[in-house]
Amino acid sequence: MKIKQIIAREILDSRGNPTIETKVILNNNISAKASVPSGASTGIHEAHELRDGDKKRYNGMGVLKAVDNVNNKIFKVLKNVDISKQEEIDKTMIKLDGTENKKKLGANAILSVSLACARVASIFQKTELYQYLSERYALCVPRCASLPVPCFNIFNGGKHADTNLDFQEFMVIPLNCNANPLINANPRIANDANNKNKKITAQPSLAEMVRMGAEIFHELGNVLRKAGFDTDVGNEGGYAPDIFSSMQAIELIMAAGINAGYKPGKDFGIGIDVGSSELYNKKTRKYIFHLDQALFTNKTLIGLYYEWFRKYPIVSIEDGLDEDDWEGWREMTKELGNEMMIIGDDLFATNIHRLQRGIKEKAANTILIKPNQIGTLTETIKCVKLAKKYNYKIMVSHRSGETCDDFIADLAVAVGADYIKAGSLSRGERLAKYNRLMEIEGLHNI
Ligand code: 2PG
Ligand code: MG
Repeated sequence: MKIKQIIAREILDSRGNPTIETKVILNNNISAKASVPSGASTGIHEAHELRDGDKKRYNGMGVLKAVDNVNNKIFKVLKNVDISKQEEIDKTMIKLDGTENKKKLGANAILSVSLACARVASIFQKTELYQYLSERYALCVPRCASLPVPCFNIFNGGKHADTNLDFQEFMVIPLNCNANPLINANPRIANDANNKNKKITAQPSLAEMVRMGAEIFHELGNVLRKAGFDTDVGNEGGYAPDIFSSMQAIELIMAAGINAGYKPGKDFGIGIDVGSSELYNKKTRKYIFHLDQALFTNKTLIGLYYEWFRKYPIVSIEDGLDEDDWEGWREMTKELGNEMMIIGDDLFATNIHRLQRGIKEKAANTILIKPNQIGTLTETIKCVKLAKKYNYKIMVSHRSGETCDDFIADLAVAVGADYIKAGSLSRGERLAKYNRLMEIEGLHNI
Protein backbone atom coordinates (compact mmCIF):
# COMPACT_ATOMS: atom_id res chain seq x y z
CA MET A 1 0.00 0.00 0.00
CA LYS A 2 1.36 3.41 -0.96
CA ILE A 3 1.46 6.84 0.63
CA LYS A 4 -1.23 9.12 -0.81
CA GLN A 5 -0.91 12.22 1.35
CA ILE A 6 1.11 13.61 4.26
CA ILE A 7 -0.32 16.46 6.29
CA ALA A 8 1.53 18.13 9.15
CA ARG A 9 0.29 20.82 11.51
CA GLU A 10 1.41 22.81 14.51
CA ILE A 11 -0.03 21.65 17.84
CA LEU A 12 0.91 22.43 21.45
CA ASP A 13 2.85 20.17 23.79
CA SER A 14 2.41 19.66 27.54
CA ARG A 15 4.31 22.88 28.29
CA GLY A 16 2.14 24.88 25.91
CA ASN A 17 4.92 25.11 23.34
CA PRO A 18 4.38 24.37 19.67
CA THR A 19 5.31 20.98 18.30
CA ILE A 20 4.51 19.07 15.14
CA GLU A 21 1.85 16.47 14.46
CA THR A 22 1.81 14.60 11.17
CA LYS A 23 -0.86 12.51 9.53
CA VAL A 24 0.00 9.95 6.85
CA ILE A 25 -2.80 8.80 4.56
CA LEU A 26 -2.56 5.68 2.40
CA ASN A 27 -4.12 5.10 -1.00
CA ASN A 28 -6.95 3.14 0.62
CA ASN A 29 -7.57 6.16 2.90
CA ILE A 30 -6.33 4.47 6.08
CA SER A 31 -4.50 7.12 8.08
CA ALA A 32 -2.58 7.58 11.32
CA LYS A 33 -0.98 10.46 13.18
CA ALA A 34 2.14 10.89 15.28
CA SER A 35 3.46 13.86 17.20
CA VAL A 36 6.90 14.55 18.60
CA PRO A 37 8.03 15.62 22.08
CA SER A 38 10.62 18.21 23.05
CA GLY A 39 13.33 18.33 25.71
CA ALA A 40 14.30 21.08 28.14
CA SER A 41 17.68 19.75 29.19
CA THR A 42 18.61 19.10 25.59
CA GLY A 43 22.06 17.62 24.97
CA ILE A 44 24.39 19.36 22.55
CA HIS A 45 24.83 16.18 20.51
CA GLU A 46 21.14 15.76 19.75
CA ALA A 47 19.66 16.08 16.27
CA HIS A 48 18.34 19.53 15.45
CA GLU A 49 14.87 20.58 16.54
CA LEU A 50 13.75 23.11 13.94
CA ARG A 51 12.02 26.17 15.40
CA ASP A 52 10.92 29.24 13.45
CA GLY A 53 12.81 31.78 15.54
CA ASP A 54 10.13 34.36 14.73
CA LYS A 55 9.79 36.24 18.01
CA LYS A 56 6.34 37.47 17.04
CA ARG A 57 4.95 33.95 17.30
CA TYR A 58 5.31 31.82 20.43
CA ASN A 59 8.44 33.72 21.32
CA GLY A 60 10.30 32.11 18.43
CA MET A 61 9.21 28.57 19.32
CA GLY A 62 6.83 28.07 16.37
CA VAL A 63 7.34 25.05 14.10
CA LEU A 64 5.72 26.30 10.89
CA LYS A 65 8.94 25.79 8.92
CA ALA A 66 9.07 22.17 10.05
CA VAL A 67 5.39 21.78 9.14
CA ASP A 68 6.07 23.25 5.72
CA ASN A 69 9.03 20.93 5.20
CA VAL A 70 6.78 17.93 5.80
CA ASN A 71 3.88 19.16 3.70
CA ASN A 72 6.05 20.03 0.74
CA LYS A 73 9.63 18.77 0.56
CA ILE A 74 9.17 15.50 2.42
CA PHE A 75 5.79 14.69 0.89
CA LYS A 76 7.23 15.20 -2.57
CA VAL A 77 9.85 12.46 -2.12
CA LEU A 78 7.61 10.04 -0.21
CA LYS A 79 4.48 10.23 -2.35
CA ASN A 80 3.63 6.75 -3.67
CA VAL A 81 6.32 5.05 -1.61
CA ASP A 82 5.34 1.65 -0.24
CA ILE A 83 4.40 2.10 3.43
CA SER A 84 5.97 -1.20 4.43
CA LYS A 85 9.43 0.13 3.47
CA GLN A 86 10.12 1.96 6.70
CA GLU A 87 13.91 1.81 6.35
CA GLU A 88 13.67 3.21 2.83
CA ILE A 89 11.31 5.97 3.99
CA ASP A 90 13.72 7.01 6.74
CA LYS A 91 16.73 6.78 4.45
CA THR A 92 15.02 8.97 1.85
CA MET A 93 14.36 11.69 4.44
CA ILE A 94 17.92 11.50 5.80
CA LYS A 95 19.25 11.89 2.26
CA LEU A 96 16.91 14.76 1.46
CA ASP A 97 18.07 16.57 4.58
CA GLY A 98 21.72 15.87 3.83
CA THR A 99 23.15 17.28 7.06
CA GLU A 100 24.81 15.54 9.98
CA ASN A 101 22.19 16.58 12.54
CA LYS A 102 19.07 17.03 10.37
CA LYS A 103 19.20 20.78 10.68
CA LYS A 104 17.83 21.47 7.22
CA LEU A 105 14.46 19.76 7.48
CA GLY A 106 14.44 19.47 11.28
CA ALA A 107 14.60 16.22 13.25
CA ASN A 108 11.14 17.08 14.60
CA ALA A 109 9.73 17.20 11.05
CA ILE A 110 11.45 13.99 9.98
CA LEU A 111 10.56 12.03 13.13
CA SER A 112 6.89 12.94 12.95
CA VAL A 113 6.72 11.38 9.47
CA SER A 114 8.81 8.39 10.45
CA LEU A 115 6.57 7.51 13.42
CA ALA A 116 3.31 8.19 11.60
CA CYS A 117 4.41 5.91 8.75
CA ALA A 118 5.12 3.05 11.16
CA ARG A 119 1.80 3.55 12.89
CA VAL A 120 -0.27 3.62 9.70
CA ALA A 121 1.59 0.57 8.38
CA SER A 122 0.70 -1.34 11.55
CA ILE A 123 -2.96 -0.37 11.16
CA PHE A 124 -2.91 -1.42 7.52
CA GLN A 125 -1.44 -4.78 8.51
CA LYS A 126 -4.01 -5.09 11.30
CA THR A 127 -1.31 -5.68 13.92
CA GLU A 128 -0.55 -3.92 17.16
CA LEU A 129 2.16 -1.31 16.72
CA TYR A 130 4.66 -3.09 18.97
CA GLN A 131 4.17 -6.32 17.01
CA TYR A 132 4.62 -4.53 13.73
CA LEU A 133 7.85 -2.87 14.89
CA SER A 134 9.17 -6.08 16.30
CA GLU A 135 8.60 -7.95 13.04
CA ARG A 136 9.57 -5.09 10.73
CA TYR A 137 12.98 -4.71 12.35
CA ALA A 138 13.43 -8.42 13.08
CA LEU A 139 13.80 -7.62 16.76
CA CYS A 140 12.18 -10.79 17.95
CA VAL A 141 8.93 -12.58 17.28
CA PRO A 142 6.07 -11.00 19.24
CA ARG A 143 5.99 -13.84 21.71
CA CYS A 144 9.36 -12.92 23.11
CA ALA A 145 8.61 -9.22 23.30
CA SER A 146 8.73 -8.19 26.94
CA LEU A 147 7.35 -5.42 29.05
CA PRO A 148 9.78 -2.84 30.37
CA VAL A 149 9.99 -1.92 34.03
CA PRO A 150 8.51 1.57 34.48
CA CYS A 151 10.60 4.20 36.26
CA PHE A 152 8.43 6.84 37.91
CA ASN A 153 9.85 10.33 38.23
CA ILE A 154 7.91 11.49 41.29
CA PHE A 155 10.24 14.31 42.36
CA ASN A 156 11.05 16.92 39.70
CA GLY A 157 13.87 19.45 39.77
CA GLY A 158 16.52 21.01 37.57
CA LYS A 159 15.18 22.43 34.33
CA HIS A 160 11.83 20.69 34.79
CA ALA A 161 10.48 22.76 37.65
CA ASP A 162 10.69 26.12 39.37
CA THR A 163 12.42 24.72 42.40
CA ASN A 164 15.74 25.09 44.13
CA LEU A 165 16.59 21.42 43.51
CA ASP A 166 19.54 21.03 41.12
CA PHE A 167 18.99 17.32 40.45
CA GLN A 168 16.53 16.84 37.63
CA GLU A 169 14.71 13.63 38.50
CA PHE A 170 14.24 11.27 41.42
CA MET A 171 12.57 8.08 40.29
CA VAL A 172 10.92 5.18 42.06
CA ILE A 173 11.93 1.97 40.28
CA PRO A 174 10.13 -1.32 41.02
CA LEU A 175 12.43 -4.20 41.99
CA ASN A 176 11.64 -7.90 42.19
CA CYS A 177 11.17 -8.24 38.49
CA ASN A 178 12.84 -10.44 35.93
CA ALA A 179 13.67 -7.61 33.61
CA ASN A 180 16.02 -6.30 36.22
CA PRO A 181 18.97 -8.71 36.32
CA LEU A 182 21.56 -6.10 37.18
CA ILE A 183 19.59 -4.99 40.17
CA ASN A 184 18.53 -8.45 41.24
CA ALA A 185 22.10 -9.69 40.92
CA ASN A 186 23.12 -7.18 43.54
CA PRO A 187 23.09 -9.03 46.86
CA ARG A 188 22.51 -5.83 48.80
CA ILE A 189 19.17 -5.18 47.22
CA ALA A 190 18.13 -8.54 45.83
CA ASN A 191 14.85 -10.06 46.87
CA ASP A 192 15.34 -12.24 49.94
CA ALA A 193 13.30 -15.31 50.72
CA ASN A 194 12.08 -13.88 54.02
CA ASN A 195 10.61 -10.81 52.48
CA LYS A 196 7.22 -10.66 54.14
CA ASN A 197 6.03 -8.02 51.81
CA LYS A 198 2.26 -7.96 51.78
CA LYS A 199 1.66 -6.00 48.63
CA ILE A 200 3.87 -7.24 45.85
CA THR A 201 4.30 -10.85 44.87
CA ALA A 202 7.63 -12.23 43.68
CA GLN A 203 7.15 -10.98 40.16
CA PRO A 204 4.82 -8.03 39.89
CA SER A 205 2.85 -7.47 36.75
CA LEU A 206 3.16 -4.16 34.99
CA ALA A 207 -0.21 -3.11 36.37
CA GLU A 208 1.03 -3.88 39.90
CA MET A 209 4.18 -1.86 39.29
CA VAL A 210 2.06 1.05 38.12
CA ARG A 211 -0.13 0.68 41.20
CA MET A 212 2.91 0.76 43.46
CA GLY A 213 4.17 3.88 41.71
CA ALA A 214 0.80 5.60 42.09
CA GLU A 215 0.45 4.65 45.75
CA ILE A 216 3.92 5.95 46.56
CA PHE A 217 3.25 9.09 44.52
CA HIS A 218 0.07 9.84 46.49
CA GLU A 219 1.76 9.07 49.77
CA LEU A 220 4.59 11.42 48.87
CA GLY A 221 1.94 14.11 48.49
CA ASN A 222 0.77 13.39 52.03
CA VAL A 223 4.30 13.39 53.42
CA LEU A 224 5.04 16.73 51.76
CA ARG A 225 1.76 18.30 52.83
CA LYS A 226 2.27 17.27 56.45
CA ALA A 227 5.79 18.70 56.43
CA GLY A 228 4.48 21.99 55.05
CA PHE A 229 5.92 21.63 51.56
CA ASP A 230 4.27 22.63 48.33
CA THR A 231 2.57 19.83 46.36
CA ASP A 232 2.33 21.38 42.91
CA VAL A 233 3.84 19.27 40.17
CA GLY A 234 6.62 19.94 37.67
CA ASN A 235 6.90 19.29 33.94
CA GLU A 236 6.93 15.51 34.31
CA GLY A 237 4.15 15.29 36.89
CA GLY A 238 6.35 14.77 39.96
CA TYR A 239 6.21 17.03 43.01
CA ALA A 240 8.52 19.99 42.89
CA PRO A 241 8.77 21.78 46.23
CA ASP A 242 11.68 23.90 47.41
CA ILE A 243 13.58 21.74 49.87
CA PHE A 244 16.64 22.03 52.12
CA SER A 245 19.10 19.61 50.51
CA SER A 246 19.23 17.18 47.60
CA MET A 247 19.41 14.30 50.05
CA GLN A 248 16.10 15.37 51.53
CA ALA A 249 14.36 14.42 48.27
CA ILE A 250 15.56 10.84 48.73
CA GLU A 251 14.54 10.80 52.41
CA LEU A 252 11.05 12.02 51.54
CA ILE A 253 10.61 9.39 48.82
CA MET A 254 11.81 6.66 51.20
CA ALA A 255 9.32 7.82 53.84
CA ALA A 256 6.50 7.86 51.28
CA GLY A 257 7.37 4.35 50.08
CA ILE A 258 7.44 2.96 53.60
CA ASN A 259 4.17 4.71 54.54
CA ALA A 260 2.57 3.19 51.45
CA GLY A 261 3.58 -0.28 52.66
CA TYR A 262 6.60 -0.96 50.46
CA LYS A 263 10.18 -1.76 51.38
CA PRO A 264 12.97 0.40 50.00
CA GLY A 265 15.64 -1.84 48.52
CA LYS A 266 13.23 -4.78 48.30
CA ASP A 267 10.14 -3.54 46.52
CA PHE A 268 11.53 -0.37 45.05
CA GLY A 269 14.83 1.33 44.40
CA ILE A 270 15.63 4.93 43.63
CA GLY A 271 16.94 6.20 40.31
CA ILE A 272 18.42 9.66 39.86
CA ASP A 273 18.78 11.68 36.70
CA VAL A 274 21.31 14.30 37.68
CA GLY A 275 21.13 16.13 34.35
CA SER A 276 24.66 17.19 35.19
CA SER A 277 25.53 18.76 31.83
CA GLU A 278 23.33 21.63 33.05
CA LEU A 279 25.46 21.98 36.21
CA TYR A 280 28.90 21.70 34.65
CA ASN A 281 31.27 24.56 34.11
CA LYS A 282 33.41 23.53 31.15
CA LYS A 283 36.08 26.12 31.95
CA THR A 284 36.68 25.22 35.58
CA ARG A 285 35.66 21.57 35.01
CA LYS A 286 33.59 21.75 38.17
CA TYR A 287 30.00 20.73 38.89
CA ILE A 288 28.03 23.36 40.77
CA PHE A 289 25.15 22.34 43.06
CA HIS A 290 23.49 25.52 44.24
CA LEU A 291 21.08 24.02 46.77
CA ASP A 292 23.81 22.12 48.57
CA GLN A 293 26.25 24.99 48.06
CA ALA A 294 28.81 22.52 46.84
CA LEU A 295 31.37 22.34 44.05
CA PHE A 296 32.54 18.98 42.77
CA THR A 297 35.18 17.64 40.42
CA ASN A 298 34.17 14.50 38.53
CA LYS A 299 36.09 12.43 41.09
CA THR A 300 34.49 13.97 44.17
CA LEU A 301 31.06 13.75 42.55
CA ILE A 302 31.54 10.04 41.90
CA GLY A 303 32.50 9.83 45.58
CA LEU A 304 29.22 11.47 46.55
CA TYR A 305 27.23 9.00 44.43
CA TYR A 306 29.03 6.15 46.13
CA GLU A 307 28.23 7.59 49.55
CA TRP A 308 24.54 7.82 48.60
CA PHE A 309 24.63 4.29 47.23
CA ARG A 310 25.89 3.03 50.60
CA LYS A 311 23.15 4.87 52.42
CA TYR A 312 20.14 4.50 50.14
CA PRO A 313 18.79 1.92 47.66
CA ILE A 314 20.08 3.81 44.64
CA VAL A 315 19.79 1.57 41.60
CA SER A 316 20.61 3.99 38.80
CA ILE A 317 22.40 7.26 38.11
CA GLU A 318 21.66 8.94 34.78
CA ASP A 319 23.87 11.65 33.31
CA GLY A 320 25.87 11.68 36.52
CA LEU A 321 28.60 13.55 34.65
CA ASP A 322 28.76 15.99 31.75
CA GLU A 323 28.04 14.78 28.21
CA ASP A 324 31.68 15.18 27.15
CA ASP A 325 33.45 14.20 30.35
CA TRP A 326 34.52 10.84 28.88
CA GLU A 327 37.35 10.37 31.33
CA GLY A 328 34.91 10.85 34.21
CA TRP A 329 32.40 8.44 32.68
CA ARG A 330 35.08 5.76 32.40
CA GLU A 331 35.96 6.24 36.03
CA MET A 332 32.32 6.34 37.19
CA THR A 333 31.53 3.13 35.30
CA LYS A 334 34.57 1.42 36.78
CA GLU A 335 33.68 2.53 40.32
CA LEU A 336 29.91 2.09 40.29
CA GLY A 337 29.03 0.04 37.21
CA ASN A 338 28.88 -3.27 39.10
CA GLU A 339 26.53 -1.84 41.70
CA MET A 340 23.99 0.02 39.64
CA MET A 341 22.89 1.23 36.24
CA ILE A 342 25.09 4.01 34.92
CA ILE A 343 22.86 5.57 32.31
CA GLY A 344 24.03 7.67 29.38
CA ASP A 345 21.42 10.14 28.09
CA ASP A 346 23.07 13.37 26.87
CA LEU A 347 26.27 11.30 26.70
CA PHE A 348 24.98 9.04 23.90
CA ALA A 349 22.10 11.09 22.46
CA THR A 350 20.71 7.86 20.89
CA ASN A 351 23.53 8.15 18.38
CA ILE A 352 25.46 5.05 17.30
CA HIS A 353 28.68 7.00 16.83
CA ARG A 354 28.57 8.26 20.42
CA LEU A 355 27.61 4.78 21.59
CA GLN A 356 30.52 3.26 19.67
CA ARG A 357 32.87 5.55 21.53
CA GLY A 358 31.19 4.59 24.80
CA ILE A 359 31.69 0.90 24.04
CA LYS A 360 35.35 1.49 23.28
CA GLU A 361 35.90 3.57 26.39
CA LYS A 362 33.77 1.37 28.64
CA ALA A 363 31.56 4.29 29.53
CA ALA A 364 28.15 3.56 31.13
CA ASN A 365 26.28 0.24 31.17
CA THR A 366 22.82 1.50 30.19
CA ILE A 367 21.62 3.73 27.36
CA LEU A 368 18.63 6.05 27.35
CA ILE A 369 16.74 5.83 24.07
CA LYS A 370 14.87 8.92 22.86
CA PRO A 371 13.77 8.82 19.21
CA ASN A 372 13.83 12.60 18.85
CA GLN A 373 17.50 12.75 19.86
CA ILE A 374 18.34 11.13 16.54
CA GLY A 375 15.28 11.80 14.36
CA THR A 376 14.16 8.55 12.69
CA LEU A 377 12.76 5.27 13.87
CA THR A 378 15.30 3.25 11.90
CA GLU A 379 18.28 5.02 13.47
CA THR A 380 16.71 4.66 16.92
CA ILE A 381 16.36 0.91 16.50
CA LYS A 382 19.86 0.58 15.06
CA CYS A 383 21.15 2.21 18.21
CA VAL A 384 19.16 -0.18 20.42
CA LYS A 385 20.52 -3.16 18.49
CA LEU A 386 24.11 -2.02 18.89
CA ALA A 387 23.62 -1.36 22.60
CA LYS A 388 22.11 -4.81 23.11
CA LYS A 389 24.97 -6.44 21.25
CA TYR A 390 27.35 -4.99 23.81
CA ASN A 391 25.13 -5.81 26.77
CA TYR A 392 24.02 -2.33 27.57
CA LYS A 393 20.68 -2.17 29.30
CA ILE A 394 17.99 -0.27 27.41
CA MET A 395 15.78 2.43 28.92
CA VAL A 396 13.31 4.01 26.50
CA SER A 397 12.42 7.57 27.48
CA HIS A 398 9.88 10.33 27.01
CA ARG A 399 10.85 14.03 26.94
CA SER A 400 9.94 16.69 29.46
CA GLY A 401 7.70 18.39 26.88
CA GLU A 402 5.33 15.65 25.72
CA THR A 403 2.13 15.03 23.84
CA CYS A 404 -0.43 12.31 24.47
CA ASP A 405 1.17 10.19 21.75
CA ASP A 406 2.04 6.84 23.33
CA PHE A 407 4.40 5.56 20.61
CA ILE A 408 7.29 5.00 23.01
CA ALA A 409 5.28 2.45 24.99
CA ASP A 410 5.02 0.23 21.91
CA LEU A 411 8.61 0.94 21.00
CA ALA A 412 9.83 -0.14 24.43
CA VAL A 413 7.92 -3.41 24.20
CA ALA A 414 9.00 -4.05 20.61
CA VAL A 415 12.71 -3.68 21.33
CA GLY A 416 12.45 -5.63 24.58
CA ALA A 417 13.67 -2.63 26.58
CA ASP A 418 14.59 -3.34 30.18
CA TYR A 419 13.05 -0.08 31.35
CA ILE A 420 10.88 2.82 30.32
CA LYS A 421 10.70 6.22 31.94
CA ALA A 422 7.64 8.29 31.16
CA GLY A 423 7.39 10.58 34.15
CA SER A 424 5.22 10.51 37.20
CA LEU A 425 1.75 9.22 37.96
CA SER A 426 0.03 12.47 37.13
CA ARG A 427 -0.46 14.52 33.93
CA GLY A 428 -2.28 12.88 31.05
CA GLU A 429 0.65 12.93 28.65
CA ARG A 430 2.70 10.83 31.15
CA LEU A 431 -0.11 8.42 31.99
CA ALA A 432 -0.84 7.85 28.29
CA LYS A 433 2.35 5.78 28.12
CA TYR A 434 1.76 3.75 31.28
CA ASN A 435 -1.88 3.16 30.33
CA ARG A 436 -0.82 1.88 26.91
CA LEU A 437 1.68 -0.49 28.54
CA MET A 438 -1.07 -1.88 30.75
CA GLU A 439 -3.25 -2.28 27.69
CA ILE A 440 -0.49 -4.22 25.95
CA GLU A 441 -0.06 -6.38 29.02
CA GLY A 442 -3.78 -7.14 28.99
CA LEU A 443 -3.84 -7.76 25.23
CA HIS A 444 -1.26 -10.43 25.04
CA ASN A 445 -0.58 -11.44 28.56
CA ILE A 446 3.10 -10.69 28.14
C1 2PG B 1 15.91 13.54 30.48
C2 2PG B 1 14.66 14.07 29.82
C3 2PG B 1 13.42 13.30 30.10
P1 2PG B 1 14.45 16.41 28.76
O1 2PG B 1 16.83 14.31 30.75
O2 2PG B 1 16.07 12.36 30.66
O3 2PG B 1 13.12 13.13 31.44
O4 2PG B 1 14.50 15.43 30.04
O5 2PG B 1 13.39 15.89 27.87
O6 2PG B 1 14.18 17.76 29.31
O7 2PG B 1 15.79 16.32 28.12
MG1 MG C 1 18.20 12.55 31.29
